[in-house]
Amino acid sequence: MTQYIHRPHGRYGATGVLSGLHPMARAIAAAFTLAVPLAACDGAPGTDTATETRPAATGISVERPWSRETAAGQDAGGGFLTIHNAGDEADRLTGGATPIAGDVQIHTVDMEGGVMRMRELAEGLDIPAGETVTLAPGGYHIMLMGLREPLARGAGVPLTLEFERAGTIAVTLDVQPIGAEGPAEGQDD
Ligand SMILES: [Cu+2]
Repeated sequence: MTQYIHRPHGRYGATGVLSGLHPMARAIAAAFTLAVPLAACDGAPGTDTATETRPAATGISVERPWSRETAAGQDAGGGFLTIHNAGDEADRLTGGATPIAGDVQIHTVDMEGGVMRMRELAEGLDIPAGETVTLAPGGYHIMLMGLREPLARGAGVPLTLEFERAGTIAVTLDVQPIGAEGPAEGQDD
């Protein structure tokens, strides 16, 4: 004899507030620390290189692009990096593209009633003239939506960033372990 058990409505929500967030939000919330120490940028700002396709003299440069490995079945992953605008006009990060995800979005993180929630910046992210904007866990980040495969530790994820003025800039996200708070420094491991 088969017995059907009906769980009462109202009990399904008991798994916790975080269950309503998408996987990256849970990952960020789980690993969040307010003070994310990121070393000051040490690259040469504003220098144009032959290896990047972008208009000359826009002043935009991108450093320390990294990501975190994702679990099997996780459908979104984060992208973190530092953007310098050495030019004298504001620019705007408007989006991007990668072969390993269906969509690339720019997100911010808000506190809502004590809970961290991610929100898409549909208008993009302003990069003021002369300033540096850091995308890092717990704050602005790039969201790779609809991952076609998990992000594997040690892999390099090709990502093309789109800027309103500077055009496209190609970077490679260096995939770090799940709990990482920053990219590998190279000399230490
Ligand atoms: Cu996000």
